[in-house]
Amino acid sequence: MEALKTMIQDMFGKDCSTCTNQEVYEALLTYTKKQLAAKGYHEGKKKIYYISAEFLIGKLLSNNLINLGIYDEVAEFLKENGKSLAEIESVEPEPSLGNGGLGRLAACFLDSIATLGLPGEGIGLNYHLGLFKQVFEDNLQHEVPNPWITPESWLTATDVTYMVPFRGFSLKSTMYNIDVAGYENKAIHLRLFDIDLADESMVHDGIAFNKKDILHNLTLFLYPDDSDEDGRKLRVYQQYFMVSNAAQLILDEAVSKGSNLHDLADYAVVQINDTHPSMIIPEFIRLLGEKGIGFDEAADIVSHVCAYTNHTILAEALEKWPIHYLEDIVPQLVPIIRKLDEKVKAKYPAENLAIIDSNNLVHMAHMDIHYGFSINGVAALHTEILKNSELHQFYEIYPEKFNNKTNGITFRRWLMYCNQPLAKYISSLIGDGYKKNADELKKLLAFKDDQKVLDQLLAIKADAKKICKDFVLENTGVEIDENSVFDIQIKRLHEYKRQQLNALYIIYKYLEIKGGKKPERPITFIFGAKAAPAYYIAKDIIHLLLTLETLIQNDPDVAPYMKLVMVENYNVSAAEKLIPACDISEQISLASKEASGTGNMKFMLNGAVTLGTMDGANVEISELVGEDNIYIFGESSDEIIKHYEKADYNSRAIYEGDADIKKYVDFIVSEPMLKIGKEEHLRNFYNELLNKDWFMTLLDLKDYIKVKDQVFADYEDRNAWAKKMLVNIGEAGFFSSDRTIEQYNKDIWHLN
Ligand code: GL2
Repeated sequence: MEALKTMIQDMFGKDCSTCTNQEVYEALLTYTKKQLAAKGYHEGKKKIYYISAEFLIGKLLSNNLINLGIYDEVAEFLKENGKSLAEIESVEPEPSLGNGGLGRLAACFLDSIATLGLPGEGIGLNYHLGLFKQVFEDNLQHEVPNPWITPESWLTATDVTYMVPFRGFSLKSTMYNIDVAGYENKAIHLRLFDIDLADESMVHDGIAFNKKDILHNLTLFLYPDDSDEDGRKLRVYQQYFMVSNAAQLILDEAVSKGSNLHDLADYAVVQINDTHPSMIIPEFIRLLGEKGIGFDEAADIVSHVCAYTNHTILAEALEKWPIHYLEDIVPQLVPIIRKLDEKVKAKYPAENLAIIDSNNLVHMAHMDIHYGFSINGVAALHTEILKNSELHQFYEIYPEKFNNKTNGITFRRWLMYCNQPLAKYISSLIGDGYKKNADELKKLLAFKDDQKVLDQLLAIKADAKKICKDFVLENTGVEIDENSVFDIQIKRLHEYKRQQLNALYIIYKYLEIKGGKKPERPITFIFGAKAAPAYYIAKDIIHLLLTLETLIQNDPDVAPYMKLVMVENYNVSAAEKLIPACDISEQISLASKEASGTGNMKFMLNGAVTLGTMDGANVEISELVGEDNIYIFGESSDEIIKHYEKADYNSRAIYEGDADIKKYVDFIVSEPMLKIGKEEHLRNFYNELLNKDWFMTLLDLKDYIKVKDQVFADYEDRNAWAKKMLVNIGEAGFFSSDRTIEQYNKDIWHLN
């Protein structure tokens, strides 16, 4: 730590003990950046370029220290100087460059690419204000900017710049780097492109700004409000800016390594993360054309370079841009896309295979599938649904392109960092091997009947709940009971994820307690979720939850037995505090709708037991742990898909046919609720449930209540519960993102 000491002295002219936390943070940041650069970067002839609109990297200091292998040393040094690493960390601003699982997955993948020693990089945008920051006022979500770029930050400016042409003007870019350390290995780069004239001062009244002022707004926000045409066009500007920079960088790098561009596929493989980066296909063809490569050959080259990952079957996320948007913004791509489409139509005239459909919408995913060499889903069930229904028409013509890559999470952040006591205890039982070879976690299963181990797991969980209690108090002002059961649902707010189903259970429990039936042990229901700013139903659900929170809190008959807390501005740091403390992991999406989920994996790894539907990766979790160690409820994905095909779901009929369900649903607009909440929002949601309920909440409600009550009953057999925890941890190895990335490399990327 001599070097760090000297650095602090040089930077601030004093020693660590007399520095402020801000000063120590800045010194550590500089020190860590230097250490990373000194380790060097993975290089190789062929590189994977992971292009993504989101990289939800979270805070970086501790993670970097862990991956550099100096976390304990630094923590000790700080302690000797009267400082705590946890406090220093709280100074670090959190980049919110992602929305949810898709963005966090990209961040976990970079960690694993670096850890496995693969030459690769991430490419995205340098959003100044990130996704919005959520604040609650009057039990409603409000959005404010979420700045994270400070003079001292993890970003390093480079002298790499490109010109990106739009209709009527061009924008100059600058590339910034963030180093991503491999665990006990070299680093890779995350490249974030920015415009030079971004003007944060144009943002007013929350997150409003002039959406037409592209020269100054392009990199302000991730996912600007797309409820109007200007907002949607801004997204197209962002996407093209991202991929044009990426394509120029990739071609430059290939040429500098000796490529003649005809052999580009020997130098580069591009993973298109969802459809946001899909325009890289025509952009590559355009740039190759400028270098003298004819259209057909260029299309062929690109088809050997690009692979596409599908992350959802929800239509809203499978982007379709009106061709006139592209004509207005990137006219240079339109003739290329038309030609690509003509080639497809010549061979496959069916409308459902077209890139440009008869309404002149450009289907980005269709372009990816026709002109990419691989398409993968993100969990076994999801990939089957893609093959058999959602993208069946493509599977029929390109069966060889389809493959599954079940998601994963990095154990460095989601165990070794966020749950150090558990990680250390696991090491004491089975050694450190699991940190690099996650399969070794299975060795834990040998301790299934070891009373000491089971007791210790319960003790570690109890400690994590105490720490979590402090976090919740600080975040929400609410004091929760560390001896209660922690039932946690943290994820984006979306109707398909069915936070509203959980809310209806809470209403059921509230009424039960009011009626005199107390639970065996108090329950704490914890939520964390942001709703997209223009997604009104999601915001109504947040209002419902916050209203219930107040209602329960103020009711002396009920408050001693249950609590609902909704964490404000749920983000990676909050997840790191909540996940280690969780008893019951809520993964209750409507079967067939959650492509994978990754929170489910993080909870399992930290010894929570899943309560979920047979959806996404829950299916694989249940196969691994066995039915005694997971709680499954609800209709199967096959049944749900049939309901959609037949359009025979009728929530009102369920409501009218079941007095209990009617009682819970009616409670949403009952007098005590209306006294606290806003009638407009509660009634909106009530009507939505009765008249649409597009994600079939009421269908699964009775079964959910039954199974969830069973979970709470089983929780009381502490020893049996501890066994379930142990099996979940022991079987979590499959969900390491190291395994996922090995499979991407073996099946798709083929890097040495
Ligand atoms: C998502 C899926 O909803 C989620 O189930 C999946 O785990 C992740 C990562 O593959 O991708 N798709 C999506 O658009 N977001 C997701 O989180 N935002």
